[in-house]
Amino acid sequence: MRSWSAQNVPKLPGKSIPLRLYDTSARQVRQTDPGPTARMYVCGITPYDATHLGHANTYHAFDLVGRMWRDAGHEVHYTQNATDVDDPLLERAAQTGVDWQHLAEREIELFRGDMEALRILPPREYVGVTEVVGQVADLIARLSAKGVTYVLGGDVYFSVADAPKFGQVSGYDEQQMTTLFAERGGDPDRVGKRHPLDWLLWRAERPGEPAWESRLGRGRPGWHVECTAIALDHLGAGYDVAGGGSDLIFPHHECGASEGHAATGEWPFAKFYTHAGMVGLDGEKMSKSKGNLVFVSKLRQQHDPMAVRLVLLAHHYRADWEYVPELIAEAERRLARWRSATALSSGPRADDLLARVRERLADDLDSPGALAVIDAWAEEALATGGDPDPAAPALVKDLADALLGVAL
Ligand code: 5CA
Ligand code: ZN
Repeated sequence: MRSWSAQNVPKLPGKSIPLRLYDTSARQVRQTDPGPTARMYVCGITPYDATHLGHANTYHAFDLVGRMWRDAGHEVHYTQNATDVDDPLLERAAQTGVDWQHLAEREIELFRGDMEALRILPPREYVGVTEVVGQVADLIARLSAKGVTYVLGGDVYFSVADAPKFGQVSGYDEQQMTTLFAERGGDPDRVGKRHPLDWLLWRAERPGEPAWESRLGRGRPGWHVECTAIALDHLGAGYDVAGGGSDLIFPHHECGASEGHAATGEWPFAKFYTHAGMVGLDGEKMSKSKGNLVFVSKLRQQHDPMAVRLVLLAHHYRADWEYVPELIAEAERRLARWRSATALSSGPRADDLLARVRERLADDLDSPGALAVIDAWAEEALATGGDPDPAAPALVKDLADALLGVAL
């Protein structure tokens, strides 16, 4: 599918700092160590409703990862999917009387607009699952050839008993896994399964549901395997970062990691599994199924999209937080201060400011820390009226743009 457009990213002077990032599977912060091309896969939307602030928080977190790598001179090979066929999408389409393809196309188009407005750099490949059903079927056939799958009523399952690393990504115990599996699209109670946690790879055609002709017969891919197939096709095993929100730790990334391992023999399938926190509203996780949503498209009509981005930057990406309107008001005040300060013809010296912002972001993306560094500079600039460095305002503008994605 078409991705979205990128803004130019200014090159910054001085020395970059290697990015340290929290790896869920290691349960600690570690230094990322990409080759000349850093490879990242981030799980995309299921396009049955408009992009909410929770989604934006996730894509924003990984946008910062990409920006830090670019600053360190890496090429960034970034791939993202869209789950453009899945039960929730089909259910919403049926409820609202809209054609499911039409619904998906409409919401993906809105998502592109939201991402552009927030200045989130686009993936190199933006892949709809419906575009790659054949490749997903190929991967499932490859897994079957390894003996880790079985067929139940025409559907294909991955047998968890044949996943020796299962549990290593999340670190969850069996009790937690079983609960989350049922809550997040799994079918632990289906009669005939060998183990409750066996997960669906291929769903044979059902009357009234979309289906594709494939080497496995007519049907459609299960959820987890779509991301494994797309990541494998574009990035290859052992890529640097697999990302998403923390609701994807289990079962999605757990199952995907075991699929990748079974297919390629490589472990870990991704070097880092990194997860953004959940954004909530009124005491509950924002989710399309609950309907407690703050839409990015609405917020950016009423406010400068850069203020929306500053709301995200003001929270550490791993934190869970709640949206309240005061946050956008605060972000607008900050944006105004930064714009006034960088509009001056000179400012306080900013050479060590860049090093300090890099330092904060390199430390597991401490964006609130980075904002505090720029806030202090802007306060001083506004208090002193500018002097003594005529190069400072432009440097601050460039670093806000390149590292934080904020256009001043
Ligand atoms: N299509 C799948 C991934 S393959 C999916 O989870 N789609 S989604 O539309 O439900 O979510 C898209 C991304 O936003 C995922 O990375 C998910 O973890 C993240 N996300 C969803 N809800 C929230 C929330 N309330 N706060 C933060 N991130 C969220
Ligand atoms: Zn995914």
